[in-house]
Amino acid sequence: MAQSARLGWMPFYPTLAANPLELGRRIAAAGADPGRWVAAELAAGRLSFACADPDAPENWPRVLTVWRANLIGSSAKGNEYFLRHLLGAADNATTPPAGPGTRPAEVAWRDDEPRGKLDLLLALDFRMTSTTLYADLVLPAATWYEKHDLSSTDMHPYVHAFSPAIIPPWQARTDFDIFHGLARRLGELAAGRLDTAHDLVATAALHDTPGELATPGGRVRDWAAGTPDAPPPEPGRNLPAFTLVERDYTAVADRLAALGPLVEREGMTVKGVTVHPDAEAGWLAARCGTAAGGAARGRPLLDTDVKLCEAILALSGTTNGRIAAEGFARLAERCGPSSGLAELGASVAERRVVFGDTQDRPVQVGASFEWSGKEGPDRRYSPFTLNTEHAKPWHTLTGRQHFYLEHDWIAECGEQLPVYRPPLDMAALGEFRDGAAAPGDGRSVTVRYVTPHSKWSIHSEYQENLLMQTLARGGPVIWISVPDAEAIGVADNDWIEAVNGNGVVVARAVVSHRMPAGTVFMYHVQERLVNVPRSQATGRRGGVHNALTKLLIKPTHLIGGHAQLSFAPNYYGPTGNQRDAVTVIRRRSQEVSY
Ligand SMILES: Nc1nc2c(c(=O)[nH]1)N[C@H]1C(S)=C(S)[C@@H](COP(=O)(O)OP(=O)(O)OC[C@H]3O[C@@H](n4cnc5c(=O)[nH]c(N)nc54)[C@H](O)[C@@H]3O)O[C@H]1N2
Ligand SMILES: Nc1nc2c(c(=O)[nH]1)N[C@H]1C(S)=C(S)[C@@H](COP(=O)(O)OP(=O)(O)OC[C@H]3O[C@@H](n4cnc5c(=O)[nH]c(N)nc54)[C@H](O)[C@@H]3O)O[C@H]1N2
Ligand SMILES: [Mo]
Repeated sequence: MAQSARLGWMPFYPTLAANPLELGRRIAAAGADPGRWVAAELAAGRLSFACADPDAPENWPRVLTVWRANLIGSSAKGNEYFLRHLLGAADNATTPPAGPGTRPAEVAWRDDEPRGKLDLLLALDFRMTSTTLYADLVLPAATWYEKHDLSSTDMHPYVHAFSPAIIPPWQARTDFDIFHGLARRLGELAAGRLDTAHDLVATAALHDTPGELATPGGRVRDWAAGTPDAPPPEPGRNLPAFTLVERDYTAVADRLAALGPLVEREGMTVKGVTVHPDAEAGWLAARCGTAAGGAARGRPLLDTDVKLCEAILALSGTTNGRIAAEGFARLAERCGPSSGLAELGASVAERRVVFGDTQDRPVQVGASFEWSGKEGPDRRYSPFTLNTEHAKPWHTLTGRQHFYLEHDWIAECGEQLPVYRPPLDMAALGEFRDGAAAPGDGRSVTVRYVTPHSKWSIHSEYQENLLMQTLARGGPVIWISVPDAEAIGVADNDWIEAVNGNGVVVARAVVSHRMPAGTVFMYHVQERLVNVPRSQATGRRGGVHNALTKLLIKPTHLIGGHAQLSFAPNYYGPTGNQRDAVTVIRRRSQEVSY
């Protein structure tokens, strides 16, 4: 990760081991080019990357805002480590710190492991969740029936509106109001403190930008290799690109509530295609009004949720055919007239969806250069049809589908061609705890621990209402095979404990012929605030499904700056693999306490 971040392959925040506003102040004062200035400081050893020393207090994350996620209950793989290191809460993890032989060579090792890095955990939600339980501040959010919003997913070809049936009750506010309120107050507090500052922003080599040609031949050129022939750090080549952004912190709220001038000045770029929404900016000014004063004076106002929805629909090619046609015209210039892309653009040019349309009924989206699938009233979404039906090159090094990957890291792992990789040996990786602490009659099974998505909830949502609780068992369950259950004397609905070095889960057993021997399921996500008893092994509350997992990042997923192996937010980057997890399961005392 350290090498990937310092070569500009993947983003990492904080990026440098120094305050970006302080660095920005010095660069602005020197009138220097930000990239060259950073490269010179790094080469001289006066500056370093934060990921080279993540446990140094100046590199800790301090403020975390969780919005529309349930980090501590749902998504945080390695939950107990989040509790320990990020929050400083009690945890059940017992894996000892890495021994001297297994510590990272290029990352500073600190024996005083940090506990409680965060100063502030802020959560916005309308439910009590495993995250709000730990949050310092909870801002009650309006639900889908109390606000205007848009919903669209890549799973269906429709965009539809949320519309309020009632106004938010009690202290609840819409997410829109909460963030605008925070921005307004931040601006007030910024006066005389942050005022206007220069922020040094690091950008990884992004997919569909010149950055994806940063690594010719896949040869890794590490400026920090420490060898005499190591190349110098070069921004945008083997270092992130650096930009100085002037930020008027007193004007944050004004700017949040208006369409900024960059959409006209720079255009909007998606997948390497730039369109110019001048007409849309004019339309939004007429439709939404313009700011009469303040930092956004004269700009189209986006100061209500409805206006923001209008802006989204106006600026997306999927709901504004003029944008789609402009993008397809640009693509046609590259792919040639025989691609038929200009004609495809012309066929959708007159489609236009405004917010009111989505309130009447879900509206189908149109074909757009922003996606790889071709939309039409007569066909369902399927990815990559623009490539297969319109001769659009694939976004790969060769422009074709190809299976051979040339990259030093890929070669080092022997994965230039698709290969089978067996599960990791988690015992060898130290993921077991001393059995003495475990409860029960001494009998145990060691099984694969799989956490698929639940059939009875969407992540942590919906499971705790009375109807769903009545359909299920009203608390955490682990599905286990008949032979595994027999081996430890467990009958259906008995309480069991699942223990490994990462943590503990206390649950009822669902003994089922549908489970193969040697594998158990704990469906993602059963919250720690619904009927979770204390663990017999530790005396503390048993954890959530992610108490037994931890993040394992596959190194090759950290490669960037190389054609299709280039970072794109929410599209290409490392994922949190947890499917090799293993746990020891025992029957525990059937008396549980909370
Ligand atoms: N072990 C293991 N871990 C996993 C997975 C796994 O399979 N196994 N799956 C992973 C995957 S694929 C995902 S997507 C993540 C999901 O992880 P998360 O996204 O963290 O989980 P959710 O439970 O969906 O959290 C969404 C929260 O947002 C709230 N919410 C919903 N709508 C609104 C709104 O309009 N405003 C506000 N303020 N709040 C709202 C809900 O009440 C809910 O608490 O988990 C990941 N973690
Ligand atoms: N009801 C419901 N629907 C949902 C969601 C939800 O929470 N609830 N979440 C939505 C979201 S955000 C997502 S990402 C998707 C996830 O949907 P899926 O990708 O279908 O996710 P999972 O259910 O986690 O895993 C699918 C299957 O993979 C198997 N599996 C586990 N390890 C391996 C392995 O090593 N190799 C192979 N070949 N198979 C393995 C598991 O046994 C499981 O049956 O679902 C979406 N739909
Ligand atoms: Mo997901």
